Amino acid sequence: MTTKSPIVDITDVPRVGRSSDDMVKGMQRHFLRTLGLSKACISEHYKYQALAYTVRDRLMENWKDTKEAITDANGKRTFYLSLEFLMGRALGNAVLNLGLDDATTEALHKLGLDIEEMIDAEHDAGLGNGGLGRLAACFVDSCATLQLPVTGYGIRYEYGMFRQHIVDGNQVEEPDHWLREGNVWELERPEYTQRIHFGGYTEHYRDENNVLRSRWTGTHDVLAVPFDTPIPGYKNNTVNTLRLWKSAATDEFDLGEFNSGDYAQSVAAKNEAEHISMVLYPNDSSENGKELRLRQQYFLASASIKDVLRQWVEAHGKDFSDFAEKNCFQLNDTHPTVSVAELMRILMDEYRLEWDEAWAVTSKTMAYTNHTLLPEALERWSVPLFGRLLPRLLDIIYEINARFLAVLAQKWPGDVERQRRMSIIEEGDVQQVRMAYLAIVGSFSVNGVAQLHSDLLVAGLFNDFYQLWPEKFNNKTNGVTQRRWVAMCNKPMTSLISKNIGDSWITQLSDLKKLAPYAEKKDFRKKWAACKRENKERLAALVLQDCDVSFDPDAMFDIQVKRIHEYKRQLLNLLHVVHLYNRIKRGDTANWTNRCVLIGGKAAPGYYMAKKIIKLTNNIAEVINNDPDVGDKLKLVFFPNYRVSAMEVIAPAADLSEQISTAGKEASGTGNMKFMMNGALTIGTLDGANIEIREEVGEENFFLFGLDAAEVEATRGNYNPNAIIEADEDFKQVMNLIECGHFSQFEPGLFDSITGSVRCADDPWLTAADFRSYIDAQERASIAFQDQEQWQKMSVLNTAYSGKFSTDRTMQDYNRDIWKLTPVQPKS
Ligand code: 26Q
Repeated sequence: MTTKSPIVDITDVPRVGRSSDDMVKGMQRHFLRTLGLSKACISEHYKYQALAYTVRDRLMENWKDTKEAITDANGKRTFYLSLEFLMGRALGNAVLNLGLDDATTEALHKLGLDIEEMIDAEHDAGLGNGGLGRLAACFVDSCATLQLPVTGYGIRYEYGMFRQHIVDGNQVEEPDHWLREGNVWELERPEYTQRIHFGGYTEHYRDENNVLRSRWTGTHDVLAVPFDTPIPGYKNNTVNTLRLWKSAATDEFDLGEFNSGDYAQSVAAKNEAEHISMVLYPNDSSENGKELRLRQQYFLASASIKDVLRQWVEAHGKDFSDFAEKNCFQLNDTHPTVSVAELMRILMDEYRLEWDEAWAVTSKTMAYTNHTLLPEALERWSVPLFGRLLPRLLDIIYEINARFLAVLAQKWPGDVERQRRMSIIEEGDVQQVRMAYLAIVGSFSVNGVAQLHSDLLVAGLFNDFYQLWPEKFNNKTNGVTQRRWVAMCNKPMTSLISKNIGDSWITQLSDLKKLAPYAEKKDFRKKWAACKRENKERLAALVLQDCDVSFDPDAMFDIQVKRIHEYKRQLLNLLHVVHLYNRIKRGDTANWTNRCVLIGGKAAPGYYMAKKIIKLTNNIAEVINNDPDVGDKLKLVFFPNYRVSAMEVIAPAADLSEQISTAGKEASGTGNMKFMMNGALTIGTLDGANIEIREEVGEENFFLFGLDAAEVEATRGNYNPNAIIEADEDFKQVMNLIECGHFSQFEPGLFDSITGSVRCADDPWLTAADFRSYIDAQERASIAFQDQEQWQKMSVLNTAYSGKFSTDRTMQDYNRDIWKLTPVQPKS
């Protein structure tokens, strides 16, 4: 297979130098030879590209060495399957992880270029909606740093998460053609193209040994072409791979149609193939049942599994007896769960394993992570749609289900109600495939993403399965990578921290606890406050530029950035802002703390209430920011187009982090962790990872409010929000201001749906129930902020005790309990 040629013998190729002069030369060479540019065509983006290619050169050999080391080690590997990888920008991260910070700064200085401008010229890779997609990105960063042989598999969407514009206070979506100016970081690998089947039917036949077999035939095929992106570890010579699939039409498919004379049909068919990887669904919390989405899911699953099997067969032949000891697929939510059936199909139909053999391999290879407790977000696919698109896979799912129901009948004889509840196929008007159940049945591990979330899963949603297989269920509390979320985005604090306790925290975040004693030192606190202030000035400049509102860095920066969703309760935040405004208007401003409130996040395009909340935010902001009585006491902005690169400016500048979801609804949250690491204090409910954040930092350094998850459930059914509003004079006035049209002067009734939801006895998010408790916690935060010495102390402690929330820890937990990989050190 491998041809030996001097071209692969690179022992005489000098390794590329890392001094600033080497980088200067590299940039000049790329400017001239890679980009083909002259003086006339200099632009920020070309300068960025020249630097990016220069940095990329420094990744390439390590990338090759890592691949070879992983192959040579011949150990177990994990494949992280995810419909989303929200990578953001790559340049700053690569520079940091390669240890090229100083050389790059110097080189750019010599060339008279500004690093900030070049970093800003890179387009975010926004191939994800929010938490789940960004988590995948943090995971691959940590795996590379821990030298774990983990490959990410995803889709190379042509259009990522939409760009959000605000027009007249409303969200307007614009397509994000992120590849328009090219992508320096990806390498196309056409030689690993896979063929993916759709449609057709199942055929039964007898093989040459007269054994009855099945095959999928009459299919319409699509090609999956891989594009690889390097994932550098932190200063360790490891470069792992993120492999993203692009769909393409097959040639003979075109020809077939062409020969039959229908040219237009052949072009249309080509389009259909190319549509699969065209766009990311911007929908993060409710299933949508769209055929194209199911195509995307199967496209990723099939291409990735085939790619892994290709590598397996190359190395081990067609013996799968220890495949499960050497391979693990981690499913990022149910989105890639059709993988369970696809692996079964290939093992049986193509490699001729018996059902039991194939099932033993599959069910010991798959592991599933759940990211939601909202029942409406659990994925289900209509059986007719599934059968039309993936008939052979549906056969297999039915067989998995039949065998599973037999296990249930054995364990709980006669309990047909339980069988109905647990069946992978939901009965009803139209039968549905329950993807979470398929994932649980097909996996050896099922985990939630924070302790509360995992506990609630086994107590509620998945309780039947927990009774059957308690050993499958476990918790893996989320994290974030401190490389991007502190070391790269918060340079002032990074150097202050490292000057005092060293820089081991960059790979051992728990070492930040050494900062705790510094919270007691006045001169350290002064420097800490100066860092925070510098970061706040940077954010203020961005807010001025993007929102045309001036934030005073002396005020408290009170921030809520995340997808807009009712359960996340941006509305509760707004009720507090209106309450503050009302206090100013009625002259109740004794002991006042000035606040700048920033809310940002995207609404799913079809989510009516979320879009209304954006409009309400903008309308309230318009009134507050233009009222001379208010002045610097209070500002409110809706920050447009919240994304990874925006968070890199926002998180370091936050004083107060809003984590105010209805308890029991936010699986974990990860923004909460980014804020904590950057020294923000949290105002939050006992939800998701907030609970663990509060445990780590101590209750005295956290502003807690609201019902807990058990109280939330107990409240349902006897909830009377109108009585709560009536009994609370502040609340009454806030509701009245919104309802009387004070924030919608020319459009009375504009926000009736919102106020109506607060007043509704069935409000699932219990906004009114937590109003008073929230207002009081906000008042405690305001008072605390006035004692800056004490506030800075608490801020330092938040950073100091954030060690648990590194994805390095999360990945070690996955590896210890689920993957069991041995780290691989490439030759250096
Ligand atoms: C499903 C079907 C069709 C189209 C889209 C989707 C879809 C896409 C994305 C459904 C859900 C998502 C994303 C969910 C998500 O981001 N969940 C968040 O995951 C984080 C990481 O674990 C948690 O911290 C958050 O609590 C959780 O909300």
